[in-house]
Amino acid sequence: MERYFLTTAIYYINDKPHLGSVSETIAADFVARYQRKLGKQVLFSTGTDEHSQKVERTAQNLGLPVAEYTAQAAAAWKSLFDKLGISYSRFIRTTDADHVKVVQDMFQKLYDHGDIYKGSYEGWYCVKDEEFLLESDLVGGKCPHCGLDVQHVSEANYFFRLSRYQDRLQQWYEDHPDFVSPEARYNELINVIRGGLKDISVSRSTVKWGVPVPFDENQTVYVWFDALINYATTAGYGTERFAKDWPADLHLIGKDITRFHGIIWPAMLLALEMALPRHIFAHGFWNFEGEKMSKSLGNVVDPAALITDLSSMIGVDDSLAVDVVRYYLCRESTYGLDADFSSQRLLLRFNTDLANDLGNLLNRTLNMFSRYKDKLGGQSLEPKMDVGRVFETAIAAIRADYDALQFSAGLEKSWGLINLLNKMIEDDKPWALAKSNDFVALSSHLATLLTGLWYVANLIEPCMPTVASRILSAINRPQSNWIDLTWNSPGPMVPQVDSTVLFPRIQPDQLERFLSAQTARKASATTQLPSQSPAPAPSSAEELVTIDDFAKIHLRVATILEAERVPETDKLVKIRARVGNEERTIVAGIGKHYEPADLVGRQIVIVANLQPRKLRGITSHGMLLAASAGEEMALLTPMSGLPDGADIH
Ligand code: ME8
Repeated sequence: MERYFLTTAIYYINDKPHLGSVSETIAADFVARYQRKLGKQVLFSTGTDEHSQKVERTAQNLGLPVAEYTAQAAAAWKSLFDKLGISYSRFIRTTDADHVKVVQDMFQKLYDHGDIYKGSYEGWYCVKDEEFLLESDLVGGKCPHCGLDVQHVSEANYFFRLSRYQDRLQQWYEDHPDFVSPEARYNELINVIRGGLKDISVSRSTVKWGVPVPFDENQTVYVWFDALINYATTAGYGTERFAKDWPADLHLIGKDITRFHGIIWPAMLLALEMALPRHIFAHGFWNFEGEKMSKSLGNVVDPAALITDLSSMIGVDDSLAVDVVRYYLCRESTYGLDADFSSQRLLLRFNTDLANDLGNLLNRTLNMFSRYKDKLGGQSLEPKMDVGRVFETAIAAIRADYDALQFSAGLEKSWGLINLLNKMIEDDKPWALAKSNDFVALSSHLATLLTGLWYVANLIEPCMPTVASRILSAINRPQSNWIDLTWNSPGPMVPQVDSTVLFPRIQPDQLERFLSAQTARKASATTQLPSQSPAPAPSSAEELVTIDDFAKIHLRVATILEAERVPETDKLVKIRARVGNEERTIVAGIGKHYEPADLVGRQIVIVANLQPRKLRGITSHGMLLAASAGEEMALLTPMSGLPDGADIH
């Protein structure tokens, strides 16, 4: 079986996880699951970076022995990753005994080969970023990366002969234009190499909480040197397995640590005569509603709190809330570039992509199946081949996106398939097929939906593992890798209709509670004024009405509580809707386009002050608004949930 080895950066143990940092592990989990779907055996590592003076100090401040503090903090990171559904093969801690041994072996080997030598360092050090800095690196006397104060350091320590590998590294970059991506990062790094590399300090005499230098008891290994080696430990350096798993196929890291991974690490590997990683991908940063996420601004998004807010206020369980967050992070960013977290956008994605498009497709399919299954008798379930061809072509394109780590583009294409199925329901009108006793067409329609959903669930599994497995259990079909997906008869189907309703639609009061909880969590609220845009000119020479004319019409938001067909009509649906404090009945001519059951819970826009009128003996109090073009019709609905009764201006 083909193997695939990928890694995330390992997290500073004394930082609290935030949405930005865990987004890296979620993206890596996406890749790991995707590679498994291609039939590969995946080795996937993540973990914690535990040595350094700042860790020792944090433990002291907490009054804990440092080993106890790191054990607790590592357990918290690990349990968060478990909650997020991260399918790591190893959660590595740099305090693990096998890792300490690998670090010491490598340090010794480099020393024996003359790649490490004793010298003395005089200069600056940033404790936050654990980085040695030149005077010329400083910006206003502070660290150029985090902006914090730097320490002046003067100590005897060991140096790694980075300068010795400059030419070979440059050659490597020139021969491997895909070594680092995005391209901008590759260019940045090759320019640094061309500019010349200096030897770097790789041990500390003043830090006690570190891996001891094997041949000098007064020194510990520099934390970055120790941390980078975690990738070799995970692959089983020094054991038989190593030959199979080395080198890494992918190091996934953030844009702030490219020099360590793209220059120092490959030079260490060249010195150790070990193969270089196949690919390094440096992603961008998540900001918070336009600002950099930072503790001092009080705007870091706590992933655990976000999941709690989503599950308790929107009414989904924790593992579904996790998938909502995973989907949002992967869909809402162009991977490699910076992205901006927004609670509003998260809810919009929830309502449109998850509740409306995907949730609705599953519910409609299962409802139809339970309604019509008795009528299908002995009909064989043959999915439509033309739809199957569209799916097969899309999978090839989605693979190309995921191979390039373009998660959003691949998900967008998967949603193209979901909406193809939704549109097929509108076009085929299965309720009309049932009415006209066309059971051959009806069974093919249902088989296409079930097979399509089987594909969809397996396609979105890398992003949303819980959603995928719930869909699969609802339609009673197995997990499958992508190679074994075949567009053929789903066989006798026994969907488990009870386990439906993946994502209940967000009700207005839930929406408000979620948004206000998010706002309350943001310590430094910034107020942004909506931008003023000029009034658009009328698009044609239609008869103009004055604002006073328009003000006579009261448009309001209503929520549909019940919907049923008016007996003996194709077109009319009787709706019970809540408009503010009152409930009213509205009869609407939408029966050819919507299944009444699908309307319940939806928000619509109604003309509230229309004179009542009788249709088929039922008095209709108001009219709902829909747009139509030819045969197509779509109900108008607010883009995000609102209290019903809300006025429309
Ligand atoms: O740098 N958005 O650890 P770390 C996206 N221990 N990614 C972010 C982010 C944000 N807002 N903030 C942080 C270290 N990250 C070292 C790594 S590896 C041998 C040693 C990413 O906890 C960051 O870019 O500061 C990095 O890839 C990862 O989180 C860990 O950062």
